[in-house]
Amino acid sequence: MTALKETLLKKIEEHRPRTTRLLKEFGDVKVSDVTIAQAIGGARGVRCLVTDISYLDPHEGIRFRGKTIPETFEAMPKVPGSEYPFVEGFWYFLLTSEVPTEKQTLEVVEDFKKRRELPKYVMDVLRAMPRDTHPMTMYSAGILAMQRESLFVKRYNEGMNKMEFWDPMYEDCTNLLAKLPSLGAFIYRLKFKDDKQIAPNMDLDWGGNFAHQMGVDHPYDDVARMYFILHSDHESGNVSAHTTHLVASTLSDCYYSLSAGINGLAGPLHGLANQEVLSWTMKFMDKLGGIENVTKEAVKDALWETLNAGQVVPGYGHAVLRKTDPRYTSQREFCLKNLPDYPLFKLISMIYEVAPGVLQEHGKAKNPWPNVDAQSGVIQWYYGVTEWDFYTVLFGIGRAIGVLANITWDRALGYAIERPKSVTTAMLEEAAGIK
Ligand code: CMX
Repeated sequence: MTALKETLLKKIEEHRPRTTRLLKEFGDVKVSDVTIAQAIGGARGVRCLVTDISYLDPHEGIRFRGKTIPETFEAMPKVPGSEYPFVEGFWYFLLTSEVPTEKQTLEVVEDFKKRRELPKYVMDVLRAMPRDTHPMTMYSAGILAMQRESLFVKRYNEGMNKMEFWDPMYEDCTNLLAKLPSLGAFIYRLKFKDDKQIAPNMDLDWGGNFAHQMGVDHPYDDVARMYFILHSDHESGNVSAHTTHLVASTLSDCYYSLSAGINGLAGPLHGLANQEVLSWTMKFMDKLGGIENVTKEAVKDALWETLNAGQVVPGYGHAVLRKTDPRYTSQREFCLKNLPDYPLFKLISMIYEVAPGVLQEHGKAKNPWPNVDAQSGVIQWYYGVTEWDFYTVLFGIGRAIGVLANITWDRALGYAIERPKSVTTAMLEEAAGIK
């Protein structure tokens, strides 16, 4: 057994009695009330999910296993010659809450390499799809196509004790995660590089090999590592995490579950917003006849035009956050260090200066500050990945790290099938005393 799996089992065994005790002895203790606005309005703020892998504070932003983003980057073992950590070590950390040693990290790196190869039939499935299919559709289909590989299903059909569910779930999740960078890069080169594919390099780590298979030089490997870690987890209520968890709660395997979560990520109010930010910015620049003609006044007018047309400003606002997203800040710091004079970065910064004021004046959005998606596209653009409809696939590769760690723990702790209760409009009217 690897050090990761051994530590995970130890952590699971230590954790189980806590969940059991809470359920058995304190099951009736209230953690949330539900208002009519919450029932109609997307269950915003209703506390009815449990995860220990990350927590999102409205003002501070995300913490992974108790660590802020800078603390996480600081603590994890770094790839030699690189400023960012091994994503494999971060996977170890999310699963176990322990910062791995270099040796433990390298063991995961080697384990991932063994599981990396993308089955040929997945490539055949993707090649059979029309080339104008959206990359997110291909990504979701590629994941789903691999469902036949599931060890969880095999073991379940043989008759498996529920205390063992976590084991094949962990194996499935690791097998799938190891393949995702190759799947993403395959889709990129299939759609945008005439299907001229680059073979994986077995000397490289997960993030480094992604950059290699994309065909983009250093420091894109570091961009990839940073990006994947930043996008990994955002507690459990966001649509991609919640959907993955929901589907897995039926004991569907991780292929079905992640594919479903990715379909949720593909919506413009969620992950697709990073594509929308770039397309919004480019349309606006084209209209002005070039970046040199952009002024704060012009940005303000464009924002109002969008709002007056009844549309959302992509990359701004959040269901939980009430301050600038630290994932935005982290990427902004990367830009300030690596591309401070890049015109598109300057424009994105100008939007950051103007948009919060406009959104406040508009008076609807509870959070006028930028989220992660407002800043990610410009980095990709700078390094030559300008095909913005690919950007959400990048998000989807990163998001897999968090949601797959979560569903492994879901099975370890025996979380129940999800089944919230619905009511009718008449019942709400009755509760409101108007009927
Ligand atoms: N531009 C214009 N209006 C906005 C807005 C924005 N960026 N953000 C919120 N609003 C509006 C909402 O549409 C809503 O309007 P109605 O009352 O007419 O329905 C009102 O403000 C209140 O919404 P809210 O409570 O502040 O925000 P929600 O929790 O309902 O939604 C989110 C959160 C992210 C969907 C929303 O802020 C939004 O649409 N943002 C733009 C899209 C985006 O960037 N999404 C990416 C989020 C991060 C991610 O998941 O990747």
